[in-house]
Amino acid sequence: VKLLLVNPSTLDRPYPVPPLGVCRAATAAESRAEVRVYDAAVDGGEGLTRAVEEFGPDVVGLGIRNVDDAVMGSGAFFPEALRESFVEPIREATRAPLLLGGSGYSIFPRALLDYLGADFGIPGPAEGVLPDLLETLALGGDPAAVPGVLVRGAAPHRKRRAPPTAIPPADLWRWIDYAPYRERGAYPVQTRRGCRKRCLYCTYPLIEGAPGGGLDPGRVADELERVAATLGEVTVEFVDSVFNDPPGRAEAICREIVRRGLRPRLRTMGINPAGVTPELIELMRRAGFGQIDATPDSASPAMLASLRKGFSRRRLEAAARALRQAAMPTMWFFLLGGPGETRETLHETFDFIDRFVSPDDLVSLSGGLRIYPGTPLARLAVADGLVRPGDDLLVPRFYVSPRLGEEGLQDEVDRFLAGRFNCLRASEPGPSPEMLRRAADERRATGSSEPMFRTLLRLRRLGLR
Ligand code: B12
Repeated sequence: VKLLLVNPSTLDRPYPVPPLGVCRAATAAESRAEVRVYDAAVDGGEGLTRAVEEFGPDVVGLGIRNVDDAVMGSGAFFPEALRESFVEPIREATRAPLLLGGSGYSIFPRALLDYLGADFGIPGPAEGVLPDLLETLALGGDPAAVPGVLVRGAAPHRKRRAPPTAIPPADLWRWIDYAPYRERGAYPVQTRRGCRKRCLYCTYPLIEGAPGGGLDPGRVADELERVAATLGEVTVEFVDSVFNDPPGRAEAICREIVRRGLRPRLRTMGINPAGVTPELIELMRRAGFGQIDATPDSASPAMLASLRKGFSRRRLEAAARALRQAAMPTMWFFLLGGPGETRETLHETFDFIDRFVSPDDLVSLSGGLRIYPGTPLARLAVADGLVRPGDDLLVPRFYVSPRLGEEGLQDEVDRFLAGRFNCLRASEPGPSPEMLRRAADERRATGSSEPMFRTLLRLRRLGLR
């Protein structure tokens, strides 16, 4: 069987993201199929038809990572372009069945099958299910009989197949050209699948399934060595839901990196403030982290409880103090307007930013929570009358606390942002090409190795955009 996997994403904000999921699916499939990956980030999608015609696949798999950008008011809805620029050309070039998968797909398995008119889909991890599907197709069997495969128009299986616990390294370079990601992107490494947290709005438990044990630190370090040996100096990003969970895991990985004397450039967005200690920050710095993303969502005690974050304001303050004492550059992310948000709770978060966040650090404020099906937030949104029962939520809907309203939220955020140069809205357009160029020039001239966001913030303070 010949399987062509397609990464349709050319999104380059906040930076281009290599198609880790698609490459992992390719690795999972190669024992049962001849596999090729077409990555639209390389040529903007121009070579798609040629790639299909030349390879002559028996199955085409489309990896859907992003459905939208989860930003209220942006109007982004990617399935439309996906249908026009990928599904239609693929259908014209081949009669092979079209398979869907990916993290975005896994949130809307039924709705996206219908919207795109695809033949079948695999919600969740491809490992395990995809080889079974390929074997069945090779034997001329019925895909609807394969556990974990969803067929358009057919009833879903009761059982979902549990993925194998051992995760083989993706070795992206075997499948794609890394060039489009080298400058601004980061090489993704997943050390552990699943999440033990149950935040009110979050899809990760739906996408990744039950938490696994994860790779042992030696395997993680092996992967970093292999990446460096193959690609040279690239930034590596851990894409785990929460890198520092369970407690002690991140520390052990960092220690192994230090012990081997590796010198990687590392980042991760998955740091839970609850587990931030001076020891963890020191270990992360020694392992190669030049900055940390902190994602508390709120600093209001009531909102931390409402969003089910699992840590207290006091714990958050301790984490912020530790970050500042260690002078670790930090990007802070807040999600405002959740259930129960009022002017008072917003001010608790703003007060935290003023008192605990360094003015050299970046604060990103998101207003409105993207409502995803199957989450507790979706049930609340129905109860609050914000969403019709039965809405599949594929077209983005956002939750804003009825006690505040969208306008009230925008007003408060506007007022807070005025004069605070290090704070911005998540919906703000990214830095212009000129600003990026100017930042790069400045860094070259001064030999500065500070995080890029700090250089950009300084230019922003000078009035550049
Ligand atoms: C890490 C991460 C990031 C990092 C990426 C860093 C990096 N260097 O890669 C950063 C912070 C940069 C980021 C940015 C964004 N992200 Co993000 N991100 C994630 C996260 C947590 C993990 C993704 C990942 O790498 N997983 C590991 C891989 C191995 O798993 P996977 O991709 O799911 O692949 C498996 C399966 O899906 C399946 N599979 C994958 N492809 C295929 C294909 C076929 C044919 C088949 C059968 C199966 C299959 O098999 C794979 C192996 O098991 C997910 C949430 C999540 N838990 O999945 C959100 C997620 C993908 N992100 C999301 C969003 C919205 C964004 C942004 C648009 C946010 C923004 N406004 O900036 C940007 C877009 C960036 C871009 N250019 O594309 C959303 C997408 C949903 C949506 N609303 O569309 C998600 C799902 C989070 C959420 N809200 O639920 N993200």
